[in-house]
Amino acid sequence: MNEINESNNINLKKVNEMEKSKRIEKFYELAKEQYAEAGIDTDHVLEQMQKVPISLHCWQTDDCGGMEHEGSVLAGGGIQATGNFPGKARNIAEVRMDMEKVYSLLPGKHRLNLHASYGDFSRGWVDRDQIDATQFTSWADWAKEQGIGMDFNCTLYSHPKSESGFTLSSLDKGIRDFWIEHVKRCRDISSFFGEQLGTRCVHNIWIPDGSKDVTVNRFKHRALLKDSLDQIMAEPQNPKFMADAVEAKLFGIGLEAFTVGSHEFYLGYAVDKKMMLCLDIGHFHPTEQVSDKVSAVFQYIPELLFHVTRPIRWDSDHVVTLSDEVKMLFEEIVWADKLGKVNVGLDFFDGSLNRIGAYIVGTRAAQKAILNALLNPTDKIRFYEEKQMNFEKLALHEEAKTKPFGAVWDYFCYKNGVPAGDDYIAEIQQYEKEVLSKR
Ligand code: RNT
Ligand code: ZN
Repeated sequence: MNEINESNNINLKKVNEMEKSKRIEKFYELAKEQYAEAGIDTDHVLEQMQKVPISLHCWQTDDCGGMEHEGSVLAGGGIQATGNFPGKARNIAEVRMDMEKVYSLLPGKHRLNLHASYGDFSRGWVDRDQIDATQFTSWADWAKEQGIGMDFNCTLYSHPKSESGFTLSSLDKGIRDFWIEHVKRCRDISSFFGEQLGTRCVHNIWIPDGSKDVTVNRFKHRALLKDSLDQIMAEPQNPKFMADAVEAKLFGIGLEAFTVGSHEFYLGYAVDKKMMLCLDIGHFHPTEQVSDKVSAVFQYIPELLFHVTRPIRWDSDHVVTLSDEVKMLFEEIVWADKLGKVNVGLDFFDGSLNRIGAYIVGTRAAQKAILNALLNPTDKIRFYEEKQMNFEKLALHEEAKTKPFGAVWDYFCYKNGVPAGDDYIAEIQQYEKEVLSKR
């Protein structure tokens, strides 16, 4: 009797799934017609979508703790994850297992953005000025198995040698040299990943340096940072294997008065050294529009890295949602015709919810923002704009907002063999029941 019930259930599920698939296809066909009327080829847009990888940050798996020591470590350096939701990854095997689950629920092929503090120390711990490919070979092997590319970050926080609040810009030469060595090694490790995986690895430098209160040595610290970076960058790397980026910031908790690596500092440095600038959309004044920086910075820097995140009142690193700012960011990128010149990374860490769910909501939101931008009738709007037909232009912007975007998104998921709509919720709940809750 039970067996009969079970096979009935399975049959019913299959029928439901077929119904759902048919509906997704039907809705897509209708949406395609509507977009075609506005001059947009949705099939072509989906082909473009397929080519935009998102670099998924490893640090949402464990609230930025890292794998150098057992047990949880507070991130430090002015960044802070809050929340105590069960199921945080406790070791590299769990980080990889969680990431595999995440990739299985995302449309398209993506990358992993690893922090140096997530090295594999199973063959013995070494300090950060001693790491090399040894601690990252198992990561390269895993990435090969998964068929994904890797990006990399030096880790200059959560370490006794960053406790003074200064690393590359420290007044203490010993401290500076330690971190210079670390970052140099991280650039080598990035090249190692690029060579091993056959896809260029972006190495991003973010440092926590700054102070809580009035600082008379601002100039001195910035001069020291510039000198340290010059020493780091003096070693050439093969651009086929790795590319450098620097990430600016406004302030951090406990570092409210002064941040050494500010926007102006790194903008100047990146232009000077012809390297990438990383724009983290949480690293500016809350009312500042990072989207507006795209067309300005691209005049001087040919390629950019983004940390897509969601600041609430401050750089709170909330899970990305399809917010106006994220939409505007990708619209600006598409309008400037620079989608091929951006590297899209994510940067959020929230310990108050299912962490796998956080990745899926956040990554899908970034992808939706890209899709939304590509589905804009940009050519037609541009035509109106150039003819100064301001009413027509505004009307098209407005109409674009209510086009059947969701039908195209669902079809994109369906075509990629991943759950469409909110169907991923059940899968994540099951993973929570079977895996996360047992940690
Ligand atoms: C910190 C920066 C940086 C970090 C990661 C963990 O404010 O945004 O990108 O979030 O390096
Ligand atoms: Zn960031």
